[in-house]
Amino acid sequence: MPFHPRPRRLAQLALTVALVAFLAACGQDHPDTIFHHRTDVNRDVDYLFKILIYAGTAVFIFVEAILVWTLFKFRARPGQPEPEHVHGNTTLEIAWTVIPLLILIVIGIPTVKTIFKQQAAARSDALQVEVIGHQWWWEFRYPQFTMRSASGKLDTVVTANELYLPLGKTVNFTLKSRDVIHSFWVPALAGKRDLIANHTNYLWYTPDSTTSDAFNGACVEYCGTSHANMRFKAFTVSQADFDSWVAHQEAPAEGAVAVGTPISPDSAAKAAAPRSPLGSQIDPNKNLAAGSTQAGPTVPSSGKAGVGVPPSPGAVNTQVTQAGFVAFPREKMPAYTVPSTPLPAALKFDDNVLASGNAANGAKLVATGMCIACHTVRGVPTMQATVGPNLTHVGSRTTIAAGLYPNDPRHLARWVKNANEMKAGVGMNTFGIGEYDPITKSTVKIGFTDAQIADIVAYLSSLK
Ligand code: HEC
Ligand SMILES: [Cu+2]
Repeated sequence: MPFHPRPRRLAQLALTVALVAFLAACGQDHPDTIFHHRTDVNRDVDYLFKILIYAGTAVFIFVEAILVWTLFKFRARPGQPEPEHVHGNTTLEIAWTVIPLLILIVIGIPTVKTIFKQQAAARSDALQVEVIGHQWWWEFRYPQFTMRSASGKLDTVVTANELYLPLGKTVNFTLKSRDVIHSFWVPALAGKRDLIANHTNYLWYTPDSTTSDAFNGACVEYCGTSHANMRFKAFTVSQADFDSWVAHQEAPAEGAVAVGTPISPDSAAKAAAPRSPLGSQIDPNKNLAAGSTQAGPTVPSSGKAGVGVPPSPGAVNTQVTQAGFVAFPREKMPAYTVPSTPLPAALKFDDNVLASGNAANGAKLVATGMCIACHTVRGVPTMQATVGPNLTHVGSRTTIAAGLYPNDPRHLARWVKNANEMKAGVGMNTFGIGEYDPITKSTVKIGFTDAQIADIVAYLSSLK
């Protein structure tokens, strides 16, 4: 049977396909698109994008119209003589050179202007945040906020995988890497930028919507096995909530002091000293690759009453929650920011054992166990390592493992039992006795029983 294309049927089909594609794109919620106007940078980018789209659409319609018009006007007719042959047309050639040139100028000027604006240094009063990429998690440091720890050491507010930003304030990110190249991106807030060892990159923007919100962030440069699991959350909150969050971060963890060595009156006095402006001159990244620098001027942190006052020796720290806001409320997190990674089926943990965890015992296990090789809990003298995330306030984070799992006892327990099973290639040992450790390629013999892990989880959860 000969094929008779039916233009009308084909056109109908094409229209239906186009319409379905269009509606499918409209019907969904796209929380991670860059077309949310929530920062100055995103709005600038959107403006450029619109110029391109409008100019491109105009050119497309113009060219296609001429093409279709030509097809009809000059189509072959029966008995038609051969058309005249022409070579060159100066007017046309000048026109099709000048018109694109004008279009490029229209696109080029605002583009170059925006590039210069965004590449310039951030305003000097910007909030400084250092972002340090690790395989496969994020370290966020706030060098403007320092405090003296019980041991007299100056510390900076450090957290992992959860970024807090005040609304209406420009934030200047200093981007560094501990290992390979990563790339930092919160699509709904602004453009992405690479984190490179031995080279510091900068990125700044101003979250300027008026309501606080939670956003997804991710690593967008392939960095190894768990690259896809290297996520984070960004929370934009009011300045007051941000101040309160910082105050909470500056205080030692609730419970941490009670389980650490008692504070001597001498170190307590040191701890009571107001936060020193000197703090911001101390390089918090001396372990990082040489040559890394700190962005922007050093700004002394504003002293806040109550913060830095040590608890009485041996007592559980109570001044911590003087401020109301310590973390973004979980119930206010939009569904798309709540992790839904399934638990590995093979990794079992009895809920009853978990419920019987004893935090004080867990504190001892953590402060004397292998955790000290990699983690910091401010206020616990043995725990000052920076290989893994800072655990000082881990209990108040909404997620663990770089945004992969919700932070609750069930996930924490399995994490401590067998982190490798929870997240491929992870740089943390397997601790559950009897679990297979892919790093040592053997079954764990020296580790923790489930009851001990339940204690550890009770402790970790208490580190609010
Ligand atoms: C060899 C170093 C190492 C040791 C030892 C270690 N960890 Fe970790 N830990 C890590 C690294 C690295 C991560 C980040 C993993 C990731 O998300 O990719 C991590 C993550 C964590 C997290 C999740 C934190 C967050 O905010 O995502 C918890 C909780 C944790 N470790 C607890 C412990 C406990 C408890 C111990 C001791 C029983 C311990 N770790 C021992 C390296 C270590
Ligand atoms: Cu990556």
